[in-house]
Amino acid sequence: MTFEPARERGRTPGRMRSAVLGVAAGAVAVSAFIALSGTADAASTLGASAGASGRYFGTAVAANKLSDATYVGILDREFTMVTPENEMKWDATEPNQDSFSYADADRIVSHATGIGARVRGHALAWHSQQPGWVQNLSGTALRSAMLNHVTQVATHYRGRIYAWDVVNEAFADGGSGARRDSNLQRTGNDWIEAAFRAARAADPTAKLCYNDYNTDGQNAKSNAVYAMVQDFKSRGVPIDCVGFQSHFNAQSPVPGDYQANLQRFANLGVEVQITELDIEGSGSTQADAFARVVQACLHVTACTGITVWGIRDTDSWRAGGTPLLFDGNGGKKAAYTSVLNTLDGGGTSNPPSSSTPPPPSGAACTATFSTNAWSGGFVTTVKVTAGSSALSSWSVGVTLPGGSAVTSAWNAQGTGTSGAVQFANVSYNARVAAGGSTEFGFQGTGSAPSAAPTCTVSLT
Ligand code: 9MR
Repeated sequence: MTFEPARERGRTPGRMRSAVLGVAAGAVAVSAFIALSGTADAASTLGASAGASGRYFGTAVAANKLSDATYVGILDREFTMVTPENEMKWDATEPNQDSFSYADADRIVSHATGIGARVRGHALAWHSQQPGWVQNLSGTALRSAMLNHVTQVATHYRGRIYAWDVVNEAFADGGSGARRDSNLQRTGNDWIEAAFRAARAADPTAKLCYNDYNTDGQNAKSNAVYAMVQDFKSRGVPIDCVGFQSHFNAQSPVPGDYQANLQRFANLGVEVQITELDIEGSGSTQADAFARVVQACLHVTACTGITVWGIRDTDSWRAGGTPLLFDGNGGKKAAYTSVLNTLDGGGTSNPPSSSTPPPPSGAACTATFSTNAWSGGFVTTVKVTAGSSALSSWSVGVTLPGGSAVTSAWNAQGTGTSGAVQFANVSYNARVAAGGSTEFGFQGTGSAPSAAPTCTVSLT
């Protein structure tokens, strides 16, 4: 079996959506495949190891640490997803009404793009870290300000965000299963769906997530979130993913039903993502807990990735609990090795959200797809999965319904815009490891394709 260099393999999913490519008729001759040979190399970083099953491994990043060489060295080497820790929050991005400030967040996005990592946007609407002017609003003025904020920020980053935490922490702790009381909640119970609709309209290519803590096992709070997601799915409110923050310590350990809880959400047809993982402790106890979390994600096909909430223990919002994978000097802790070994142990490939069956064994390549459609338009994401041999290039054929047209594509080069459209790999995602996968997507007007795409390949 031929493997790609680990760094490249890890970076492949990290490139997703970072390049938005115009679809020009005849731009690429899809038959001009060039076989590339790979180098045998075991996965050796978090991003590369997670990438082997199509997942990402991310971290929260603080803009003011981008001048710290040790921090940046680890970031660039290990991670394929980046979440700005504070820089995209409402107080940071709109400190005064209608006056937007993106400098710090832009630096992080630009750094992420530079290393081929994707970005999780965090967070558009939240009761906390609101600027003073928002805290003083209520009623329709607050509702309008919130929707304007969601629209403006999601528009600023349109096409550059893998997933947005559209709404963060909107449910109460404890056994009530109620919404958290907040100024946003007091604008009306529909504030969450209004935020999601505004985010979809502003950036149709970003996955839209609900994100919360203490929802990591089945309990009254996660049941309430589950009911909301089920309701949104049944009414067509745009939601694509649920984030499980996963802040653990001795008082709040990894729940025994962590995997089962992820799976029940996945069964609703959303991606699940571990969004802010940290586990207080040290040594093998901490290492084992991290392994349980990683294993749970690997066992849930729809669990598309894991983000830890910081790089070194000293970078953590709760540094005293030493909850991260690197020590204060940037050294790899036992928890790091445990995570890496667990990732290397494999798991199911993702994402599952496909409307076509999994690849028959022995097929050189299969393409599955999922679609977000709205009146007059759609975004389709296609997952290309290699069979038992590595691919050196691939091409996917999609048939669009009459009257529909592709308007843009990312992570692929399109030929044609209507009828039978062909999408070929671009340079950075040509190679797919045996059993591995890569994703591309396209946006269009009219109705979405409904028939399964066909995939053809050149083998390494
Ligand atoms: O890590 C963040 C810390 O630097 C901030 O001071 C804090 C302010 O609320 O937010 C921390 O991040 C939180 C995240 O945005 C939402 N979930 C809980 C995180 C830890 O508090």
